[in-house]
Amino acid sequence: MEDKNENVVSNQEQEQVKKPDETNQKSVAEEHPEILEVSDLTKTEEEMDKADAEYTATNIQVLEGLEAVRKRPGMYIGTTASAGLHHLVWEIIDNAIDEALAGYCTDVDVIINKDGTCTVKDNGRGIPVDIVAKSGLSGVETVFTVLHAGGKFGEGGGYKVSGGLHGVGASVVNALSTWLDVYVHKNGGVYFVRFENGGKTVAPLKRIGDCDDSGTIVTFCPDPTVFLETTEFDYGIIRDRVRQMAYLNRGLRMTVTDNRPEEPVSESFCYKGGIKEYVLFINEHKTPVFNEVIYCEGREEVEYLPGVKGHIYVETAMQYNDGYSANIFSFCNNIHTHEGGMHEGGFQLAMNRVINNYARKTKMLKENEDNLTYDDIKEGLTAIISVKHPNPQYEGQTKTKLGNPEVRKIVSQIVGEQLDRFLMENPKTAKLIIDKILMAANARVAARNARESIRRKSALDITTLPGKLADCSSKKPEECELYIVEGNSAGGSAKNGRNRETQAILPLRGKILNVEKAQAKRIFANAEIGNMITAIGGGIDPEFDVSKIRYHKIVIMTDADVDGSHIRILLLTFFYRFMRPLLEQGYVYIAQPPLYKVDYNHKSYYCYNDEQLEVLKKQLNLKPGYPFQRYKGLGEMDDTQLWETTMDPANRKMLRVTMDDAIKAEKVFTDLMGDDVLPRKEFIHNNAKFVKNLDI
Ligand code: TSJ
Repeated sequence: MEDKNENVVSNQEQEQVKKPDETNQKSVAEEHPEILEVSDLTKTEEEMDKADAEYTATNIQVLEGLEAVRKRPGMYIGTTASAGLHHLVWEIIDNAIDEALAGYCTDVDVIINKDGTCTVKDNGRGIPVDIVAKSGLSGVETVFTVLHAGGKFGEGGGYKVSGGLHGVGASVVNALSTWLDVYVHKNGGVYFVRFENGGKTVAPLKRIGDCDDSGTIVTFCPDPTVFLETTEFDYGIIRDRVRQMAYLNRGLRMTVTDNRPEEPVSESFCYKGGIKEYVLFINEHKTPVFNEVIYCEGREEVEYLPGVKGHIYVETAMQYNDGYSANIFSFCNNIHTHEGGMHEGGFQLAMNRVINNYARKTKMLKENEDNLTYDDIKEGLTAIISVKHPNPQYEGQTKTKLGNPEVRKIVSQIVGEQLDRFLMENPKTAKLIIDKILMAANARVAARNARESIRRKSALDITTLPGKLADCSSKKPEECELYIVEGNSAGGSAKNGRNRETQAILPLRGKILNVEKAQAKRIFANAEIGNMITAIGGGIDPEFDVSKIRYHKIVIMTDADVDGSHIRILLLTFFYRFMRPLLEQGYVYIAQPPLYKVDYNHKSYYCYNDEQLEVLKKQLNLKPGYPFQRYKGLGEMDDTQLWETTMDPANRKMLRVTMDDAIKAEKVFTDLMGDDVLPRKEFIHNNAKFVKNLDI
């Protein structure tokens, strides 16, 4: 999939980006005094003196700015937990990618160093080193010490896309680091500057040597007094993001290296096909309906601010698979727009228009028949929608919904025209697509009836709750917990051992249906699933209403064996497809029953993993061969034991299932549930991939 010798950054699209629009440059500077201009290389003595004097003054102002970041880091990076820590890396990477989008950089390397710090390196032009008129500082120092100055100067030098969600600026990274080193290779020289203690310049930028290449190298050490929870970078998180960036920016080579382990790890990603390959990657373990990926692209100039013009770039790639779920992922400026927005709206408009036109023109859809709906059109569709916008506006609860209204029409036009042409030129593929959609439409009618009966049931209250459910007496969802328990015998213990006020028990008999492989009609006819939907009380997709759910903790309690893992994954797949907000909002948990019990001196000790068992053996000074019980299933515990070890909020340990990256989750689910058996097997032995540890 990767192409090692690829160097496509100088493709036509990016060439065109390079040319600045002279007439518009002035108005940008006039309208936006915060955008700093880079002064000439040539300076008079007088100007230099003045600059020196200003240097001290600006430095003080600057530090006040960075001090604000240190006081309220959450305002700038959202959280100081692991996600915030990684935000620092994204910020630096984004700056290097901007250089690539401008057409000047082909390689970006991300390195986790042995000492736990992080280095990002590119082969771009190098951050400007000459003095910036507005700040009196070198370009490099300006970028790292003036809030929001990052890369905005030198407007016209390239296509700027940062300033979106991550665009808090490199200075924020500096403010939150104990030290940060910058090397710039430019104009034959190596320039260096170091900052310490949250962005204090150690000494002004200095030329320290010669070179014959160009680029920027930034290394930073996150401040442990800011990132109290952790300063440890997660290789997997960084690798996934770096790979995503490589997919979204075709031809850009991105390498990620972890030098912490004894044996360093390194992976390199470069995709000549960009998002076309991304779609193939997502469909990797699915069965596509046809081989080609339908690709549309284009750009349009817009006046995004009064008097300021810029280009909006649109790229979409799609392919159908034989599954029933839709996997449409949208991005603006390389940021995943979880909540969709105008680009997704435009895509939907185009799909509806073109598919229906084509189906009618070819008489596959008769005159007297209703239009095909988007719900049917998107069934089994994997699509990536990626736009680049010079002035994105984000809306929505998590600010991940693209709000720019002009984007809808542009996407609709570009996708509409090119999809239409694709269908005309590929009638065989077009027929496969329309047939698939017609089948979805027929199945939907059948499913509607099954669905209706479920909805009727779940709309009424307690009297129609499933007989197997032992409900709790409290009616406050905030304090209510639903335990979904594998097997009737464990269900019995859980019913007796629970706190009846807040804990409800729903035993599941055997295995539930694999919803990834079953049609909607069968899913809703399944008794176990019906019970679950009724008990939870929020209905099901597309009408799932998370505000109506009856429990704010839904706890999956299964045996610690392969069957238990399987049931757990089936349940998670079901929630993912039909009650996704449950996962998004963190209402789903996995109970952690103990694996071992050691009786010693009239007391019982429980261990939840092998490590704990070893520690306990040492603590109690147990001789080798001292007996202990290994639990094979929940059924081996009596009511009291189950309560004490697994259900008592005071003692239990549960895992909260998080779903911060829908793509990752979707991939995990299909890798598991799709046609390939191997990834499922692998996963079952290592199933904590998308489950994050949480002590409750
Ligand atoms: F975030 C950052 F500032 F720390 C950072 C910036 C980190 C890394 C790894 C790279 C970069 C970066 C910035 N790479 N390349 C650039 N390019 C510029 O800043 C640049 C260079 C030349 C011109 C010009 O107009 O001549 C303009 C710009 C913005």
